[in-house]
Amino acid sequence: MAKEQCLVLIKPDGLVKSLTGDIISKLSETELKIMGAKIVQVTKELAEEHYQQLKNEKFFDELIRYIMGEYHTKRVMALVYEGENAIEKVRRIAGATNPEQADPISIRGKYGRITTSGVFENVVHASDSPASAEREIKLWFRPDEIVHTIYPTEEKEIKTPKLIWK
Ligand code: DAT
Ligand code: MG
Repeated sequence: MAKEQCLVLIKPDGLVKSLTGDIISKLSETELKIMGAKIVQVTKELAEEHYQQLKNEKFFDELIRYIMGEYHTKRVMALVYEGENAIEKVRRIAGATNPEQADPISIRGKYGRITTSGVFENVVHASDSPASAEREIKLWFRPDEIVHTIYPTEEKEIKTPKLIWK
């Protein structure tokens, strides 16, 4: 089995409940390597692009609000995991999409809930295939934010104002 990558997001409910440590500890059982990690304030554009495949679902607007942090805190932790069978290993520990159906010792089974308005607050996201991992990692990370360049890169001169320390 070849090396695989998986994008993991610790969603705003995970951050507000102080679960980042627990989740990262639990994921360390996979013995996968973390190749990138950061805290992100999710814009509407990023949220909609991330969940583009679900845009026709009736829960889409609520899902966008949830991932943007409108119900918890406007922070998401994004991580890139790498190793053999990364997607399957991470998704097994994450548990089923519906937190009420998830294995009780999985992350979603332990910490997830369904709100009265039907939002699956399921604490984590994990890519579901190598193709979606590639799409999602490229969406959430720049090449220089990952310790090695997983996907092909090119150099380009871009002149844009940059925020620096004063
Ligand atoms: P997963 O996150 O397990 O890959 P998915 O990609 O099908 O599941 O859906 C993305 C997110 O959308 C999921 O984490 C929670 C939300 N979601 C999916 N199905 C839902 C439903 N029937 N009702 C409410 N939210 C749902
Ligand atoms: Mg998915």
